This record gives sequence, C-alpha cells and structure tokens, in this order.
Amino acid sequence: MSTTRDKKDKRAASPAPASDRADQAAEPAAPATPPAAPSDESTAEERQETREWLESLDYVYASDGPERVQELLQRLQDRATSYGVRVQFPGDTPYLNTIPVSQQPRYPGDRAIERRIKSYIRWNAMAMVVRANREDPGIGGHISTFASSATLYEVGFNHFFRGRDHADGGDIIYYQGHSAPGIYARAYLEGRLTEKHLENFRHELASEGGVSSYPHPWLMPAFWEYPTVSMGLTPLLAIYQARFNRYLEARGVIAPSARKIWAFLGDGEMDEPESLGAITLASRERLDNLVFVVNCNLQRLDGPVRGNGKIIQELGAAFRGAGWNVIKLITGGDWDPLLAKDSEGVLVRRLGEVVDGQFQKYATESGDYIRKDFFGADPRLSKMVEHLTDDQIRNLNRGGHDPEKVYAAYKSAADHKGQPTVILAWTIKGYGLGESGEGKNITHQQKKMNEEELRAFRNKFGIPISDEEVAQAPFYKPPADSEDMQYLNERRRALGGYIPERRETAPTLVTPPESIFKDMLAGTGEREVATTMAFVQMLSTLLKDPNIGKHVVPIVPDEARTFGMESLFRQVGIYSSLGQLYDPVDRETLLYYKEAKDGQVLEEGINEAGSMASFIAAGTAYATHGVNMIPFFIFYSMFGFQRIGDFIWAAGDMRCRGFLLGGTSGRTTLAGEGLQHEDGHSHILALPHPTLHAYDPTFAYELAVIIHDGIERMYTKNEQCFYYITVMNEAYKMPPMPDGSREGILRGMYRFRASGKPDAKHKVHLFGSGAILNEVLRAQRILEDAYDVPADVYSVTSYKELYSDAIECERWNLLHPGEPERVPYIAQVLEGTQGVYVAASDYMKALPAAIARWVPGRFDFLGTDGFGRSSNRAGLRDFFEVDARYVALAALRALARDGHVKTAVVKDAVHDLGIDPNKANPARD
Ligand SMILES: Cc1ncc(C[n+]2csc(CCOP(=O)(O)OP(=O)(O)O)c2C)c(N)n1
Ligand SMILES: [Mg+2]
Repeated sequence: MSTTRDKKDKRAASPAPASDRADQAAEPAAPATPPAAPSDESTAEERQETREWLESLDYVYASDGPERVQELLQRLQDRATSYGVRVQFPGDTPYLNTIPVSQQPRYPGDRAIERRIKSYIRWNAMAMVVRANREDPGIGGHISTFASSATLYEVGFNHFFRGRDHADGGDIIYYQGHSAPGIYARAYLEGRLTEKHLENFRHELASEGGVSSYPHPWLMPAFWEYPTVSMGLTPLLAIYQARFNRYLEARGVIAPSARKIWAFLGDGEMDEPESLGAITLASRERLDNLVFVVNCNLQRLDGPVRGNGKIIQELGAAFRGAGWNVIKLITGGDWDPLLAKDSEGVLVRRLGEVVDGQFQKYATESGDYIRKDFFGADPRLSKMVEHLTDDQIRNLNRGGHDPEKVYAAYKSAADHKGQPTVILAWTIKGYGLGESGEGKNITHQQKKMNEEELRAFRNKFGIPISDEEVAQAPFYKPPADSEDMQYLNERRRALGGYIPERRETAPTLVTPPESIFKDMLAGTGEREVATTMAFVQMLSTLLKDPNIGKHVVPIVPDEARTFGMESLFRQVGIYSSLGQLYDPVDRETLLYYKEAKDGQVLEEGINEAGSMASFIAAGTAYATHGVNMIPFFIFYSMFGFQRIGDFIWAAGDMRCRGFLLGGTSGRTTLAGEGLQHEDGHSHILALPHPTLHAYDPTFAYELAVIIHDGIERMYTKNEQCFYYITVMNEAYKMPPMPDGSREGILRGMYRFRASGKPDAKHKVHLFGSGAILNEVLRAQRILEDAYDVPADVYSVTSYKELYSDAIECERWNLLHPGEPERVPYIAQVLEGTQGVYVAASDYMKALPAAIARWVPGRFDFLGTDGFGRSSNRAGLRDFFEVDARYVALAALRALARDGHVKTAVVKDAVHDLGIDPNKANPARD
C-alpha cells in the first residue's frame, strides 16, 4: 500500500511562493494562517506526514481554489467513513477567524472619526447609567454590556443598518435589551433625544419625559420596535420575522427587497432553550436575510458562560450542524502578525485549548501574567511575543473590538446567499472600564464609577471633558458643525435615516359588514355545531372577502385537523418556500395537503412558540411593513398562555394586533384528554395582559359579533389591541342572536333568557359562560320546574371586560370625589335586580370572583379549580361540580342563607339531584 509520501512526487507538494503567485491574479491567495498543528504526542514521522498532507492541501488551495479543497475534504471524509472511521463532527473548527486577513475587504469608513464618535457614545451611555444611579441609588442600568458591544453596533450604524427611508426599506434590528443606554446615547448625538431624556434614563414618569430601561414599543412607540430584554425571545422572533418577510413577498403583499434582519444576542442568552430552538427552520428556509450577532463576551450575569469550555466553539458547532453560515470573529488585527508567524499552528492550538474562564482572567490581568500563562505554555509561543511589551500583550485585541474585522464579518454576512449567518464575536465584558469592571464577575451589575475611574475612562477614549468637570460625568456632544457630527449624520442619511424608529403608516382596512356572518347570526336551527366549527366557517368567509381576505394569516401548530380546519389547506394552501416537491398521499381527496409557494396558511408544526412568533410578525406588520395583517392563531388553549405567556406579553408590548383562538377549551368540555389538556385557567392567565380582550363565548352569533367588532376596532379604527377567544368542541344548537344583545356581548354580559315566572324576592340570577352556559340554562329549568324559583340567565362573554371596565370606573370615582359616580357596566346590567346571583364557568372560580364586588347581592360561583381528568363531559362536570344540578343547588343554598327557602329544601335537593356530598374534592384530589 502506498503511503502519502510515495504519492507526494506526483504533484508539487508546496504552494507556489508568493512571488510566483503574483501573476496568477485570479487565483486565491494562500491561507493567511495555517491550520492547527498536530498534537504534541505525535512522533517525528507523523509530524512530517502531517506537514506533507497540509502542504498538498496548500497547493490545491493555491492552484484550484476553495471549492476544490472542499470537494477533496468531502471525498476524504466519505472514504474514511467507509472504513468505519468516525470522522469528528465538522462543527468543531479551529479557534480562528473564519475570514482570513487575505479576504478582509478595505474598510470604507474614516476610522479616526468613527472611533471618536464611538467614544462619545460609550461615554454618554456610561454617564447616563452612573448619573441615574447617583440621583436615585438602586435605579439600575447596565454599563458593561454596551461597553462590550459598542464596535459591533457602530460598524452597523455607520455602514450596514438600513433606515426606514432606504430604497429597500428599513432593516429589522433587535438590539440586546440591556445595551439600550448605548442606543440612547447615539440617538442623543443624532439630536433625536435630549439631554433631559438621558438624565431621566429609567425615569419614564418624570414630567419632562424619560427613556425606558429597555426597548419597549409600548413605552416609546416612535422609537423602539422590538422588545428584547426577556432573554431568548429575540432569536426566535427574529427567525420567524425573517421567514414572515419571505411569506409576505411570496404572496405579493410586499415587494421583495434586500432588507436584513439583524439580531444582537448575548452569549449567556443563548442558553435559553428558545434561542436555539428554531435555528434549523432558518437554514431549512434558507433565510439569507437573517444575521445573528452573538456578543461573546464570555460572561453572563453571575460569571462565565462556559468557564470550563468555549462558548464560541459550542455555538459554532451547533449552528454549523444546523446548516448556518458561521462566521467566527475571534482575534483582532493585533493578532494577525503573530498568526502569520504561526507556521506550526502552535498559537492556533493554544487559542483553542485555553478555556473561556481563563480568557476572562486574562482580561483582568497584566501583560506579564498573560505572557507567562498563555504564551509561556510553549517556548515557540514565548518567542513569538518576545518583541512585544507587556502592555502590547495585554492589549492584543479581540475581534469584536476591531472595526475592520467586524466590517469584514458583516460584509460577508450581508453578501452571503442561501443560508442565515451567525457571527460569533469575541469581546470583553465591560471593555474600557479598566480596573473598575473590565472582565470582572461583578461587571454586569456595575452601575457606579468614582472620579478616578471616570477620569481613566475619559483618558482611554479621549473625551474632551475637563478635569474639573469629569467627576460630574457630564454628557458630551460635539458642535453640530464639527467634522464628527457631520460624518455621523451623513452616514445615517446615506443609509436611509436614523434608527431605531417605529412608524405606523399602514392604511386601515375596510371591515366587511357584519352580515357576512349572517349564518352565524341567524342560528343553526336544529343543527348542532361547536363554536370551533363556527369559527372555521367564519375564517373561511373572511379569507374570501375582497377587502381583507388577502390580509388574513391563519396560523396552526399541527392542530388543523383537531379543529376541523383542513378545508383551508385546499382553499388557500399551506405556505412553503419550496412549493410542493412531492405527490401528496391524499391528492385524490378534496381537502388534500396542499403546499404552495403562495400558500396562505402558516402550518408551524408542533411549535406554539414559533407560531406565536409568526403571530407577532403578522400582528405588527402594520408597523414593520406598513401593511395591516390579520393573524388568526388557533391552538390547544392549554398550550397558549401557560406555555408561551412571555411571548404573548411581548406581543402586548409591541402593540400587536390579531386573534388568538384557544381551541378545545374548557376544563370539562374537552372530554377524555385529561390532566394535561383540559384548560380551566387560560382566562385567568389572560387577565394580566393590558391590551388583550379575552372572550369565552357560547354561541356562534356571539363569536361572530366579537370577531367582527375586533376586526373593526383593530383594522379600521386602528386600535392597538389583540384578542383571546376560546372556542369549544361541544356541539349544540346555536340560537339566533337576540335583539339588543350586541353591546352586552362585546362589553361582557347580557341577559340571555329571562325567567318565565313573575319576579319574586327569591329571584335567582344565573351567569353562564362558554359551554357551561348550557348547564346554566338547564339549571334555570330545574329551579323553575322543580322548586318554583324564578331564574334569569345571563351570558357572560367576558369576565375580563367586566372587570377592566369596573376597575376603571372605580378609579375615576376615587379620583373625582363629589362628581357624579360612574357606574360599571355590570352594575348597569344588574341594576334594579334583587335576589341571589350564581356564576358557573369552565374556568377557575377566581374568574367570576374578580367581579364579585360589583354584583348587587349574594354572589356564589362554581368553577373548575384543580387538575383535569379523563372522562366524558357528564362525568367531568359532575367531578368539577359545574353541571346543572350544582348550579341549581348553589342557587337554592344562596336563597336559604338569605332566608328565602328552608334549609331542608336544600338538604333534600342534594339527595334529589343525585349529588354525593362526600365526593372527591376536585380542587385538591
Ligand atoms: C428570561 C430572562 N432571564 C433573566 C434575565 C435577567 N438578565 C438580564 S441580562 C442577563 C445576563 C445576560 O448575559 P448575556 O446574554 O451574556 O449578555 P451580556 O450582558 O453578557 O452581553 C440576565 C440573566 C432576563 N432579562 N431575561
Ligand atoms: Mg455575555
């Protein structure tokens, strides 16, 4: 068997010398740095063999280019695999910059001016945090994060990030939440924020106005677009946003453009499971409009992200494995001459073997320490740096602090086709804070700097502030006509304007008349349907509407069949960037699984978080793209608020619009599924979301009125709110809409069926919601027929609406004593009634309890506290004590307590109604 060496002579082993290569202009230059050296354990012969292989590779690269190298490596890997050799996962590339010096483009900006601008921004960002905490100790804020990412942002601001007036439209940029001071500091130089704004950082309630702690569109709607400070939401949101842009383009809603989505992320943040959760979607969808920039400062809040490992390597492997274009941005330009001398690869190996915790240590140590600890590990390394002073060694820069390297990475990412890109940028947390925080474990929390530290910071960055003033940490802004300011403004002008900027320019939509839902309003006669079916029919109608049909975005996480929505597959198609490359198994059927490039349904697979991210992208398109989209995201109600509540919170912050549909809802209405599926609390979890309207309708006409009104409020009247509506799978006859019920449906309650009996002192008022309203109607009959008790039945469509309205009235009354009191809607509806009141719903008792204060008499409630069970509906409603019998019993007991019926009647009722008083307690058992 021939050896490598035998074959060597068949082609020249060494790359052509540089001088020979000069005339081969079209050919790629030889690699700037050699690959890693073999391990020290190898024998001399093995080392020789390795060198020859490498030289052959150098030759191929120099003569045939990178594609040929790739092909050969692939062939080698295939061959090795056929021997049964387990080739190491290729994600583990050396600890080297992906872009070699030879491929670094010329820097297009003025480095000196840009450095000065960046320095002012660094100073002002630091000063706003320091001053806010001097004025108000404990108000918080972060200095060290922006200090580590200033270059990453500034290169973007000066050369890449498109503003809203750019011909391509604005880029979509997610700024790391707690780097907000740096973004404010730039806006201050740009004249978009005043000194007062900066002074009032974290004091939004100040009368002159302040700026929010983190990016919050709710608080700064003309500035921030995307809330980012709940770690881990950004990566997922950014991926689905990038995909949604493609969806809008494919459907012809927006024109294709070169807009990019940039997501700035923390290396610690990448530990949130959501952060990596959707990265394969991004590569599968070839989202080359997406760039992640991970600020790898090696630290999070408490300490190192991977003290004993290497976060850049770990993330690099994960993203490569997922099919991303990975750009490692590790060393800064100071290292280039050293790496160029690293003919044996010892420096690359040393960079690769030192763990992050130790690199963090170097950030806090002297040059002498680094010389001994890092370079001292190998005499060849020591020699490599013997010409450098300790200071030079200490200051060997990291890639994320080197504008030329950052520019090269961004340019390469921006030009890359066919894959999303992640840039893993090595930085120092608290860069420039020196002794007071650079690289220290406490740096994340640092908010104060003394005079000496401020002076050192000023000196390092050359801020023109005098010794007398420096202790006050004044903000610094150069004169408007200075070279620096002109440069800064010119750069932004050239790139399409200042950012971040949130704009609302979307034309409103024409809401179709309510009559498009006439089938729903008329009732179904003898036909039994479930509200889920009614909803699907309405969605189908909306999709056909000439004005809004195109704007509707149906979103399902693999539950379309559960909800009977498969007809939509065929009607409008499922979006796929690839169309349909296969013959679907059910092609012969009417409702086949149709994927299409211009499909309208977003079928997200089993992925509620991703679906919610799509919902947010669609529901905020009016601000992001200037076009109103109407998302309908239908999901198992148990897997909504409980599972992805933080995304829903972010949706509120973003002034998102659209409809969330909690399907198969109700603890006792979804029979059989049991403890994990039966939802009796999503309406409780909906309470905290300020812009969310939550409804639990029973009848098709209620659903129609709510959805119609929602479209009108959000898309015609331009209200910034969204909806949560629960729909059930229990089928029953849908009555026609009673006259005069519209307002009550929308405001939360109305009298659905009055008693046939004359009013009496022992009158009962029964409140029912969702599927339990039918139980309440049965209870009405029991009370009237068996106990001669008159009972009115109210449909409570929304406890949340009633509660919100009532607390608003109470607040107004509190603040305006002596003026005519405002009367909550619920009190208006119940005005003049007397007797007792009983509510029953398929949700926890805390829901009706929220409005107890405004019910004008004794108020009892039945609900479904506790873990669900597998059973049929009758069994579940008995178990949770919410069926008609319990409603009747609760009413009788309330009357007995008020002395309107005898206790003996109630006692007998327990028996007569077939209730076991010693049954299990559903709230506990
Ligand atoms: C979900 C969530 N958990 C915790 C926090 C609190 N928190 C804010 S910043 C931070 C550390 C961030 O570290 P990293 O992502 O590495 O960013 P760096 O500041 O180092 O750039 C933590 C724990 C949060 N904002 N969100
Ligand atoms: Mg970090």
